[in-house]
Amino acid sequence: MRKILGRLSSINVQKVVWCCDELGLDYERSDVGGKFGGNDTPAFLAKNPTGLVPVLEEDGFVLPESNAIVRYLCSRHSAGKLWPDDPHARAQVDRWMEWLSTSFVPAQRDAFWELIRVAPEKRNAATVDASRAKSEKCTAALDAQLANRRYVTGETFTAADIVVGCAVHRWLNLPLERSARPNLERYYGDLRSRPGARQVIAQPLT
Ligand SMILES: N[C@@H](CCC(=O)N[C@@H](CS)C(=O)NCC(=O)O)C(=O)O
Repeated sequence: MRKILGRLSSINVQKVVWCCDELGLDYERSDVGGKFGGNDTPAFLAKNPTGLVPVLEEDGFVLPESNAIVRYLCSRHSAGKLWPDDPHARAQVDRWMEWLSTSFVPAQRDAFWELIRVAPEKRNAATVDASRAKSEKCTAALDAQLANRRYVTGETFTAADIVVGCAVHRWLNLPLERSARPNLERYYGDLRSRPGARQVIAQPLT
């Protein structure tokens, strides 16, 4: 039995849902965190002392942290495809997962928060602008990376595309003006057509 604990509006939960769907794995997901609560109970904190979602449970094995979960699932269930066996290929996948968590998601966080979660009359335009400027640097880099590759690390889809794809979905659906990024838009179109991406792509920003 496989369970995902976490609300689908969370980008970190989306990574795990997309990963399971991509791999064709069965699971039950329960809404935890945000307006649903349930992540401050002793039972949840015993699974993840940080009180954050997602948490994966698989036959008694418990694992929090979205990127760690994606790496685990892909290494266990994709036979070297989404988490390559070759150390060099794997390091490139890992590198883009790190970039996602340490650069792109932090850059877009304030714009997401202000434009989606803050009431219009309380929004801080300067905060949005600063976040947009940082995000534009990230998308320029990603667009350049995608200029001569179908996916982030090459011609095959990997774990990096799941996590980067979740953030690209968020960025391209924020109600703000963006620079044209033709390679990024082509990439997003490609990701959108994947059956594994359906639940995440259908998820409005909330
Ligand atoms: N590094 C963690 C971050 C997890 C995280 O920040 N989760 C947020 C949702 S995106 C959360 O649990 N917030 C509290 C809540 O939803 O109640 C991961 O990648 O899993």
